Amino acid sequence: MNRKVSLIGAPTDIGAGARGASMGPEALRVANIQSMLEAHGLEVADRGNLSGPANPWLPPVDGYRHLKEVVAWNRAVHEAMYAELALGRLPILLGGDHCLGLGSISAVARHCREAGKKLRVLWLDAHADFNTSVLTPSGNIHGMPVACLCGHGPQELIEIGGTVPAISPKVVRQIGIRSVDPGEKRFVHEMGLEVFDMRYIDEMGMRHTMELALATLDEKTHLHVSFDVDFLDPDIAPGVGTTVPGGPTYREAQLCMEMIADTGRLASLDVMELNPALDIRNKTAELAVDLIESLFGKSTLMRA
Ligand SMILES: [Mn+2]
Repeated sequence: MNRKVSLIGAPTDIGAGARGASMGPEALRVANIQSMLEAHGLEVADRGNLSGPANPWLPPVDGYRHLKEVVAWNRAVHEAMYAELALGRLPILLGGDHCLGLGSISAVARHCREAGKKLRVLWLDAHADFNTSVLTPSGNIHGMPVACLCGHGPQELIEIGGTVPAISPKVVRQIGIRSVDPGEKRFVHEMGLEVFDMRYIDEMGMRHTMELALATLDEKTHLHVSFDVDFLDPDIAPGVGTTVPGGPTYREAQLCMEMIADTGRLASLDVMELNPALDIRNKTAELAVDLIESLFGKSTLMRA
């Protein structure tokens, strides 16, 4: 795995329905994300925070809230992620709400096209984030990034990576899903998105789920993980704006991260939707850092 890591803060809640994810990057720094990574022998550069428009907190227009500002933030994220990949580094986006997954993953996809790599995206989330302006009940764009990446969304958003669609639904594996809007459900099915929902994890277990989600990776594969902190059960991770009960337990989440680490293919990461305004003494940020530690190879014992 790439040992050179860059941290990029994106302090905004521009696509969210609750305010506060704008404080996520600082909470992850307070939870010592940098020194944790350094303790594992990684070289870490904290690039500081990106800047962008303030959140005007307005109602939706034509099915979208804050579209102009969402575009501006995603452009900034795209350029920053792309620049780190071009330097041969492993970028970690510290969100910020999950609408920024569009800027991040479009940059990763652009890098993969240019470098001749195969892309695999693991989307760890309680939600499919596959809404459109027609299907969405809220207009909050953090519920739309996967649809936008697959070419379904407003032109100025979907074209940020220069190629439309930025990715094929075939490269995505969604894990932990347990809240999908009715129209969104049909659209996920139509587009053939591969979803391991909580029922699947309940029935088959996290081990089997991850074996399938990580199948067919090879040395040419760039593995991107988009980790929405609401993936986790709210009992252990209360600090997010859109909690949904019945998520992975601490042990299931650890196994998920450890099995990703075992592939040795992790090449970029988003840590999204952490909301310190809703957290309890930063415990959700500390949990996120703990899980990221496993994602970067911490294990209890020596394993062959
Ligand atoms: Mn999400």
